[in-house]
Amino acid sequence: MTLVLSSCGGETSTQPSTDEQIDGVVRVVADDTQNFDKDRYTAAAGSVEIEYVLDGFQAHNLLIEGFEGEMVLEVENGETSTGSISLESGRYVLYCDIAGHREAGMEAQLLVE
Ligand SMILES: [Cu+2]
Repeated sequence: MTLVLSSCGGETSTQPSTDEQIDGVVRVVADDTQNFDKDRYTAAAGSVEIEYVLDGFQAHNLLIEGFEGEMVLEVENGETSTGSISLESGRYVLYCDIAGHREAGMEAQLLVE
């Protein structure tokens, strides 16, 4: 007996429009425990917008390894900071460069595809 599993791929691939995708924002949340809310973030290649949200009071910043000269987001006292950077597909590392923070856990992957 043969089981035929027919999956009629009902996925309609959404064509990329010429409009900027607002929901392409990468949201990174930091807190006073010196951690990001995720170990890995994803983004679409091109202009990547990053929203850095501080759920706490301690000062933090956010940089992308190898692109430190292009974007630095800084927050303290519950602030949100946003910035954008042009990235090709690949793996990147996000981190906070305040002394000791990266070692404490403020490091995450950013997967751009
Ligand atoms: Cu930090």
